[in-house]
Amino acid sequence: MGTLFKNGTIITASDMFRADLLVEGEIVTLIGRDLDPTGHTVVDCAGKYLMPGGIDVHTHLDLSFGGTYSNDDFNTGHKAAAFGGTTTHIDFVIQPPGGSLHDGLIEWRKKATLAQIDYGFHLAVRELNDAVLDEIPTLIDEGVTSLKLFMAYKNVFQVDDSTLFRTMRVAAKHGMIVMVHAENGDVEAALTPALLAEGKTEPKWHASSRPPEIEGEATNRAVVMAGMTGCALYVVHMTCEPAIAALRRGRALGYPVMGETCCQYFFLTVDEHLAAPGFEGAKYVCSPPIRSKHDQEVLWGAVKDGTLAVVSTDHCDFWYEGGVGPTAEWAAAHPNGDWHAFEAQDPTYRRPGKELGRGNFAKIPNGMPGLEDRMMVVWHAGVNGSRISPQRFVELHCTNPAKVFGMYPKKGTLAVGSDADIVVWDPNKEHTISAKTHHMHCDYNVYEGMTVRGVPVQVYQRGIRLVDGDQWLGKNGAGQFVRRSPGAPIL
Ligand code: DUC
Ligand code: ZN
Ligand code: ZN
Repeated sequence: MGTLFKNGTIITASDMFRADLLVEGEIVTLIGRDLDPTGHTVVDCAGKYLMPGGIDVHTHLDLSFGGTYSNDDFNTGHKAAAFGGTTTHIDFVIQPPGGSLHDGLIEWRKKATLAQIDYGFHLAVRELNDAVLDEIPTLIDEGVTSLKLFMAYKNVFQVDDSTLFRTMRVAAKHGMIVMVHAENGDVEAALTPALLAEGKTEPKWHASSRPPEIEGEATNRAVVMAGMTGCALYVVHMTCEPAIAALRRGRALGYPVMGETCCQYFFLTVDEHLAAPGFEGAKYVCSPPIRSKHDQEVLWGAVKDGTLAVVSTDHCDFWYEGGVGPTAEWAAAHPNGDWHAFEAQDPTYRRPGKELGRGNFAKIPNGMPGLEDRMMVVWHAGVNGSRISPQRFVELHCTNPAKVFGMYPKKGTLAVGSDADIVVWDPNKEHTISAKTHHMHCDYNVYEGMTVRGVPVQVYQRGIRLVDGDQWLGKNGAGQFVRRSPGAPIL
């Protein structure tokens, strides 16, 4: 006995057609017209779309960053993701200072014991030595085929050009993909103190400390190195015209380079959001920063013409009003902040958040929530707004992420033999986004008050129903690690 999704309209990256879809066990076993329902549980999908489960390849769950930890973990973040139609994500394991890549993996595997949806890992290289260079190809045996290097966050995550270049050479040899956070961290490190010294301390000055030029320059540097080494490059969270121009140039030269943007960069601007009165702008501080209306149009153009392959989130959420609770003494006595243990004892406590940067934009933890909202907001502005087709939407949010990161066709499509990760999408249902109703562990939502049309009404992972309307049916430990293959195509 299986589950028969009847009379829905299936959307894949290439097609949109009326059909029934049968799931037996964890996979799709049949797609066809008028399939016999005898013996199956029937899900009536008339008037609904069936899409592959969303894949967000850029998340930071439970990340130690900016003097605190990001709020959502593999429990709350997974539930929120699924409520938004995302059934698989790839999180960034960070190599611990002085440690190996495998040390990082061990740490992230512990976090993932809570998993409710499927997940994979990228590995962020921080310190490269001979041992780490040798370790890189062994990650493939662990199902990890992508590396990440930060060209920004000086004295925290930033690597130098030699590290990036040597990592690319090794990755190229083994069919692994290198991802970069492309901003020139040295220039940022010079701009920031100068702004603060001039009394420019409010959140909006964060954007001036990281102008588009430094994103464009770093993108070009990484693109050139990809051309020289033949390494597949994926530039994360691209935001602006100079960066897109650098990627376009590399692609025109035939270099193996790809890029993503994140949903917030289509919607938020410095003038309207980062420069909001008081400390409100802190909610929108992320790196690279949100940009201008002009850059938003450049991004839509790049999504339309294929320059950008993926839309993800860079989900990394922090309380707007954090550090709350009767626990100041406890926090003072625990400078390394074992927030998790403490929050387990006292759920009224909130770890520090954006308020860390009151009076100094450079101390505002970088990042924002988005994992739950991604598919709804981009569908609304992209498909309802006639900017992209439903098929292109599926390609950007499901299929390309699976292809680029070695999970296709197990993930990212609805085809016979694929995992039955299925979103039943109601294209006519409206929903007003709010922090009051979202499932992310965060006290604000960057799309607060936005009414979208087109929402997930049921979400399945490997044939198991996780979401039904407002109801959560998932459970901890049910999410599985997705082992990924090297040698993925350049899109
Ligand atoms: N940018 C952010 O805004 N947050 C997490 C890490 C990053 O690169
Ligand atoms: Zn980044
Ligand atoms: Zn990130």
